[in-house]
Amino acid sequence: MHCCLAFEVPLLVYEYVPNGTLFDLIHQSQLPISWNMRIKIAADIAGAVAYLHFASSVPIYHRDIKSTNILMDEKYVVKVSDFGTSKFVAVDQTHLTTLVKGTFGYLDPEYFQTSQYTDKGDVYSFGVILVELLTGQRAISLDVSQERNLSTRFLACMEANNLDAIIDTQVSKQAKIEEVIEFARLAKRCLNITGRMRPNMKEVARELESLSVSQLSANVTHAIEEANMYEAKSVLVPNIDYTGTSGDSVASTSDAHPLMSTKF
Ligand SMILES: *[C@@H]1O[C@H](CO)[C@@H](O)[C@H](O)[C@H]1NC(C)=O
Ligand SMILES: *[C@@H]1O[C@H](CO)[C@@H](O)[C@H](O)[C@H]1NC(C)=O
Ligand SMILES: CC(=O)N[C@H]1CO[C@H](CO)[C@@H](O)[C@@H]1O
Repeated sequence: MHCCLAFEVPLLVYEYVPNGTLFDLIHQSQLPISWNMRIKIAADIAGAVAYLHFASSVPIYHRDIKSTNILMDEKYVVKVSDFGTSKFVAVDQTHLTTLVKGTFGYLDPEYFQTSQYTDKGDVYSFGVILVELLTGQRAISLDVSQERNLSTRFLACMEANNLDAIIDTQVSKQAKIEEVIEFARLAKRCLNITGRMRPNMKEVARELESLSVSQLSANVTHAIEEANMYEAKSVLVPNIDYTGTSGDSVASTSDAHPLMSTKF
């Protein structure tokens, strides 16, 4: 990851090489995404977000994780972008009380109620991305005749033991059922209504990494494709400059983004 730690404030190196977003790849591209690739992409995003939360001396919560903020390059290397709403968090401060920001469909319901943002808000949003990867469906359905929140529909299927009803046919064709279940269970844990009950991003990244590795070793036919993908590393791409101060409290990026994005 290209991220330099200068003093207390991480300086994220600007590198802008997008080749569409994860949203485009899942919802707008004609190319089917293989199950391998979905797991790899999920593991990469989780690694990048875990890095934000844990690797720097000042934790950073992204606060607007969604598939349109995940940039892909031509090798499907993931770049987590748009730190417009993110916050540096002082080391001893794990709760932030602010106006509710984020994007519907990805917004942690607990945060929506309490206005207290913790790292688990990012975990929730990431859980929605996992469900997008699993189902090939949008976070908010365009079809108004059904429950529009993907997370709600997904959890209902999990509850009814009816995952088949919602997973992408491409996934059911390629994936082993145990892998799908493991992936889905992880998504479900990320979407737990109670933030405290969700795994942290480091745990999520570790589980996806091990799913990715076990899948890799089991699947020799995709060895070459995978080898290519593993060459490159994920990087973090802010779309704004950070001039945050290393003060003892939250350094906010004042010139940043709309309070409530309504883009899906
Ligand atoms: C579903 O989405 C709407 C609009 O984004 C939101 O207000 C509502 O709380 C969500 N419902 C659930 C159960 O997540
Ligand atoms: C949330 O997580 C706890 C602990 O794992 C679990 O007991 C509970 O059933 C979960 N809630 C939901 C709605 O999944
Ligand atoms: C998703 C996306 O935009 N993919 C493009 C990435 O770049 C290659 C080569 O320029 C295009 O062919 C893809 O369509």
